[in-house]
Amino acid sequence: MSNHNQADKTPTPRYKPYKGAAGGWGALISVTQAWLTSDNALKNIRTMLKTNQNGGFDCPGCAWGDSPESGMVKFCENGAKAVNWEATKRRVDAAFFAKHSVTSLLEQSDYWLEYQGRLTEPMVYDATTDHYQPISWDNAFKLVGRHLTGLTTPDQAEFYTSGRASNEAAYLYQLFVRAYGTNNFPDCSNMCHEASGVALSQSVGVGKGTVTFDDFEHADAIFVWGQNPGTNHPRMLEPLREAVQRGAQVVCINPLKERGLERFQHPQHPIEMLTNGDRPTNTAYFRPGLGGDMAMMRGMAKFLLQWERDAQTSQAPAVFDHDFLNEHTGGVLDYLAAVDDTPWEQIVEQSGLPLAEIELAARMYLKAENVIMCWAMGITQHRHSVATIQEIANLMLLRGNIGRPGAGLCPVRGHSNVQGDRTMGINERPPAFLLDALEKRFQFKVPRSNGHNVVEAIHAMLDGRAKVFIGLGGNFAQATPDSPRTAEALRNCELTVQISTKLNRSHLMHGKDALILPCLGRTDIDLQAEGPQAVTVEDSFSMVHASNGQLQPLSREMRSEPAIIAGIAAATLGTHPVDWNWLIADYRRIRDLIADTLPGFKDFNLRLENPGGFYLGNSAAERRWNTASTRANFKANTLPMDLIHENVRATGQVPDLIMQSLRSHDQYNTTIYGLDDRYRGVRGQREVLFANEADIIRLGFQPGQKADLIAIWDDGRERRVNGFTLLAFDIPAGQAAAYYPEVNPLVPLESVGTGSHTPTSKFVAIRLERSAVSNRIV
Ligand SMILES: Nc1nc2c(c(=O)[nH]1)N[C@H]1C(S)=C(S)[C@@H](COP(=O)(O)OP(=O)(O)OC[C@H]3O[C@@H](n4cnc5c(=O)[nH]c(N)nc54)[C@H](O)[C@@H]3O)O[C@H]1N2
Ligand SMILES: Nc1nc2c(c(=O)[nH]1)N[C@H]1C(S)=C(S)[C@@H](COP(=O)(O)OP(=O)(O)OC[C@H]3O[C@@H](n4cnc5c(=O)[nH]c(N)nc54)[C@H](O)[C@@H]3O)O[C@H]1N2
Ligand SMILES: [Mo]
Repeated sequence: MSNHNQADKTPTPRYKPYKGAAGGWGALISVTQAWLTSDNALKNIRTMLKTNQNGGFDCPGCAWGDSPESGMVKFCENGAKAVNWEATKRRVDAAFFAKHSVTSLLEQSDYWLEYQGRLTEPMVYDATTDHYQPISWDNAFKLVGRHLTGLTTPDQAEFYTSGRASNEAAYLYQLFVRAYGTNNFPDCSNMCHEASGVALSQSVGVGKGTVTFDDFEHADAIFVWGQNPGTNHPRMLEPLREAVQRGAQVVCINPLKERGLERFQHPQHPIEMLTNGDRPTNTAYFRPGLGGDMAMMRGMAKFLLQWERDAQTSQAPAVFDHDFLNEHTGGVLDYLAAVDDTPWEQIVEQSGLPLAEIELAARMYLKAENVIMCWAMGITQHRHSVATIQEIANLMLLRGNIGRPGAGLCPVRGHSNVQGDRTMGINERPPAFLLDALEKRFQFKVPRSNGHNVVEAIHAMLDGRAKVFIGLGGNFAQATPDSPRTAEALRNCELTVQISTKLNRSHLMHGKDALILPCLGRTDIDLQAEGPQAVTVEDSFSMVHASNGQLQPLSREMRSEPAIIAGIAAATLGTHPVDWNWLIADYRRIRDLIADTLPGFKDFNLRLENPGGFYLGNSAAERRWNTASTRANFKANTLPMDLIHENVRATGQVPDLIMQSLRSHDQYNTTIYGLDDRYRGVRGQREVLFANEADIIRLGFQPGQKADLIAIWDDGRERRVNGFTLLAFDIPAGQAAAYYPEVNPLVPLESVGTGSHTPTSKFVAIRLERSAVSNRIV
């Protein structure tokens, strides 16, 4: 079995609802299967035991923080798969590329491409043969340097980052790019939690969550909005389950009944495993319409306001925290006027919830002394995401639920170091304090104008304003919306460079010149001139800690991300403004620069010695408000009149369904580990559309039939994917769900969040047509 290439097998598609709890035996069976198919089973089990331990490496899975208790084995099914995927023995080397042309690789699935193994040597594209061939590191760096120095302006280059890059890599990258002369930093957060950063900066003066791990133990209610932790943040199920056990409310708001949010069995808890027992992870479950959360929150605020007024007349205890409102906030009267002005009919219609349910949610919020609100992509990938997140902040401010133990805001981040990358300055709209600090420390003129985010970068490459694309990790071609246009954008470039661990579609949709630069991952030992190096990361709770790779790299030709960035920087800028090669000999030198220029990192190297790392701090958590008003701001946003975009309405078509795109249980973003989605009962297939049985029949289909999906958008372009199997699913009427990235061709590049520019991947108006052919973009 171990030598067999699983990716060559065609599994039989199956669909049968899952009965078990999340976690538990199912998770262990799944992990064991992944281990056995990795060709590296024993080593990986040892590797797992080093995950998230002091002296071990940070799990490349997600950004959920760890309990500060030591000695616990802290890994989950998700992390096990991520580690296993990285720690494979299989190689994608010169022989592999000699065998496969780029055109032939384009025929393969994303699953097959990544399954081939780790990239082990630098490769350059040869147009005459249509093959990648080996190139020396020196020549690769020179090629990049030549392209970059040859551009008319530095703004013609785009520097993408995916959120796995370490703090050291990210800091060096932004320093190089700014010294080169641009702020073009499209990054994965532009498609992820951007709306959280934008909204919270305006509301409470800091774009990060205000809670830490401990707060979960003291919360009386935890609201989980638009998130599927059973699959995407499994370690979060434990605090949720514990909260339920000690009598706290866990309130889930999700149109889908996600299994992890219903019941959870702890895979490391012997008694539960032996008895096959499981514990609930929620006490209430609300299922709003897609994009209906803000309406629900506004309804909750309207109830609170009504009860506050009742309390005033009857001289009962106040509902609002008046001391907090007076001392710390601004704009509450305007906000309450907006609440008064929002009609109940609009709230009920848009939320998709009966009034009684909104009232129940408001009561649960009111009854809890300390409330935490968590959210993820179900909230951030909408047109009105910034307003929705500000409504979360509004609700929390009304009762002083920010800046005290057991209460606060918790945007649950995705990639393991996406938050750290932002802290390090990966930001196309950099704050002035960062630029000032860089200018002062390094004595060069820092570019001051805003750079491109992901969507702007695609437009710039499409119309020729950008000519060079460099990707520090990630899979730009697949993660972005409007896939055929992104492919065209990348192919329009003079040079594309992908710094990657694994082969993916972004290597195949390349510019005229193209490089694949193989890098070390979190699990690999990173040996530099002065010895093995640790890197650092920051989790969702602003804890910074070290990560030490444990495994011997597969090849000497793989380099660390900092070393690759240093190589490119030296070939482009020489030793301006720093001696790049001296810096990477010992990463403590990079950390000293971070300590010199970024707030919160004083004595960085010293504080890293503290087991578990250190807390970066959060001004809002201390009730210091870094806003222009120096107060926490209520934001009186208007509830959108109609969630259907005017560009959809302009077509005159009524959408058959509104579709969200989401993750299966067997994927990490564009990395597809397998074709199953255990908790949703799907096996051996990904090209499926979850829809309500009544809708399937209303639209003239039968469950199990195939349909083509066509996006509705008034710009003369056809956006379609073909041959999706219709699965009758427990989903509210009028809604549908399908897997990302397969449906990215349906997300219009122009359909973005107001103020966040994030593609609206959770709200796509579609219609269905009969037919069935392959839909891979080549
Ligand atoms: N195993 C695994 N772990 C991961 C990832 C992965 O791909 N695989 N990705 C990582 C990354 S980068 C991220 S950002 C996170 C993503 O973590 P999640 O945000 O949990 O990811 P999604 O699968 O996009 O799930 C979105 C959830 O929101 C719900 N939803 C959709 N629209 C709405 C809405 O309008 N309102 C409400 N209330 N709910 C809605 C969906 O039903 C679904 O349950 O996970 C991280 N961790
Ligand atoms: N329709 C739709 N689109 C979405 C989303 C959605 O929910 N729906 N979610 C969005 C979100 S939340 C995100 S975060 C983005 C994700 O976008 P990206 O971050 O660009 O995508 P990933 O799939 O995480 O990138 C996987 C690739 O990263 C490389 N890689 C893995 N580990 C490392 C490493 O340690 N170093 C380096 N250099 N490379 C590495 C491997 O080559 C792998 O193929 O996608 C977004 N796109
Ligand atoms: Mo993400």
